[in-house]
Amino acid sequence: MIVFITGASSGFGAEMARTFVKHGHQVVLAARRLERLDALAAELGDSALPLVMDVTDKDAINDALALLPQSWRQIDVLINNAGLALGTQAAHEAPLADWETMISTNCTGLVAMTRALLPAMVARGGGLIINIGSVAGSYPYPGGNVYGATKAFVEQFTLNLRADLVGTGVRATNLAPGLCGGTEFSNVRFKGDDAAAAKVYEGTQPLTAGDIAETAYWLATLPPHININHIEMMPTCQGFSPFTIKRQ
Ligand code: NDP
Ligand code: 8X3
Repeated sequence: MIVFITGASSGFGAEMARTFVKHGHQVVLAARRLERLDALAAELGDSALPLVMDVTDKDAINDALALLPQSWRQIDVLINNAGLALGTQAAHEAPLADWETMISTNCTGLVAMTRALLPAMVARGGGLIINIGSVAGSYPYPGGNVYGATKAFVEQFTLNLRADLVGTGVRATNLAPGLCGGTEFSNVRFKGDDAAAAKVYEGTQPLTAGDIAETAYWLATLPPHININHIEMMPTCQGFSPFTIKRQ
């Protein structure tokens, strides 16, 4: 298989690349940080192709895809993983620019990548799109405002892809994890405050990027007549909050 992974320079994306290559597949490694992609490609050898791309820039997506060598163009699996959360401020305090960045990456970028690669999958009569959502798309929490809303978009877009793709042989799944450590997610969310990022995982045994990679690999190797619409996974130590009630 040829697997196109966005956000491959770190976290889930890098681990998914390692997992697919370990099982004999080829991976296109897409992200903005070239030096990270080059380092991972050097680790993975000829089965990995780095491709610098900012998913928020549709011209950059098209330019990058045009650089794919002929033998790398038949993408079997697209993993729309590039994404981020910024901040945990309440809605009336969060910078609008942060909200715009989350929407342009987690929603617009994911849609643009899908639109770019989907027609060839439909024409070939097969393929799989794995969108990386989040439990934040299903359950609200204070400060989750726009991040959670972008992941709710990912859920509904994936279901609507399914609605459109019935009969084409192309599959789509929303893979929605909960608390997952060992990635740069919280370092990005807390804008380089690594102490605040580390606190998120204190005293927990979170999911790992390896857990997500194994799940993505399982999805991609299911028989073609099976479509998993949605997978939600949490570490055992994570649960749900009670409703907040402000008492007089
Ligand atoms: P990381 O921060 O480690 O990885 C995010 C990746 O996205 C990086 O490779 C980054 O690469 C890439 N990226 C960010 N913006 C862009 C952009 N504009 N264009 C291209 N690539 C971009 O976080 P995770 O691995 O933890 O997160 C991966 C996905 O999983 C995200 O969608 C996140 O929302 C989701 N998720 C994470 C959870 C967690 O607890 N960790 C739980 C649930 C979901 P670069 O900066 O080089 O461009
Ligand atoms: C990341 C999980 O709970 O931090 O999507 O929103 S959470």
